[in-house]
Amino acid sequence: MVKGVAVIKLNDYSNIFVRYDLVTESPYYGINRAAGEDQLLQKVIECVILGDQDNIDRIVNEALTEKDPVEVIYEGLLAGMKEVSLLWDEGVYYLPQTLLASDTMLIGLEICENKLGRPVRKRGVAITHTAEGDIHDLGQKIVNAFLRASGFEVIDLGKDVPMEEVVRAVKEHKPDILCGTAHLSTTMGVFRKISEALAAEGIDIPFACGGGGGVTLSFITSFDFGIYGKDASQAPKMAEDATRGMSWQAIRRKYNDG
Ligand code: B12
Repeated sequence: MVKGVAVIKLNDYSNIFVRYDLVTESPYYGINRAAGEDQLLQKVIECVILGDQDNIDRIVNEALTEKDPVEVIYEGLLAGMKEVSLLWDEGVYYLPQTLLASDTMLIGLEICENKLGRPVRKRGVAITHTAEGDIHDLGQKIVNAFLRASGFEVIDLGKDVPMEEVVRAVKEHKPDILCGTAHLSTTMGVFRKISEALAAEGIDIPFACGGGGGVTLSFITSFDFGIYGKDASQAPKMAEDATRGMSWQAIRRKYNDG
């Protein structure tokens, strides 16, 4: 033992993996963000904001004793995720909190859909992927979370996705929007190839891309369909525009011009 250095002996290890940042130190712990009149729905909202996967099952089931599943989805789960999106925009929440909240929301959604006996009608369909040869998928995961939180069906092709698979999935699922993420100078070029392959198939679709390195506004807008996404929270807004029939040119003008 080093002289003068106190040795702390831990007797109780039960809390060693507790996420204090989310549970006790969260600036929003105990504060009614998105406070509504309804206590049951408010609990669902807070459970999502805190990413409390241990209690979401109980709290959603409690809400379902009095509420309609669709109400719990929209006024509880999605309302909670809307707050999470704001916390992200405000720079309060980072990747772990956002993904935990999104996973919590998905657990609640499944419970509600089971009770409903059918999946809720989605606002539209988005395909997301991380470029062939690229495993930097954190941005894509946030994009997935925000799209799902806004009620879109996400077909998540994962990372390092061969370009042929992306084109095949677009042909098969006919999404409203295609999303791509890349970080390597050596992989981002595949976005242009995907755009050319889709055009060759006669497909016209908004292709929102983001990431790091050479994935810049000028690169993404240098090929047809490409719309540059600076932040994942733009993805549902772009998807919403696409479902309302806006062309990729108009979406590009809206987000990338000026
Ligand atoms: C984390 C990381 C890794 C992790 C990846 C873990 C994972 N699951 O993603 C690991 C350790 C595995 C890794 C591996 C490698 N990495 Co790395 N990595 C990084 C690092 C530090 C952060 C990237 C990141 O995740 N950022 C956070 C996410 C959330 O940001 P994002 O993806 O950009 O997403 C945001 C926006 O871009 C936007 N967005 C993204 N996609 C989309 C899509 C739409 C539709 C919209 C609207 C928005 C949007 O929204 C998000 C925010 O809201 C960067 C350095 C840096 N500071 O960027 C290097 C970096 C990207 N890596 C680099 C390299 C070289 C590698 C390796 C090749 C290293 C090696 N020699 O093995 C390997 C690559 C292996 C491979 N085949 O992909 C280089 C790339 C250089 C280049 N330009 O080519 C970088 C820049 C580091 C450097 N300075 O050299 N890496």
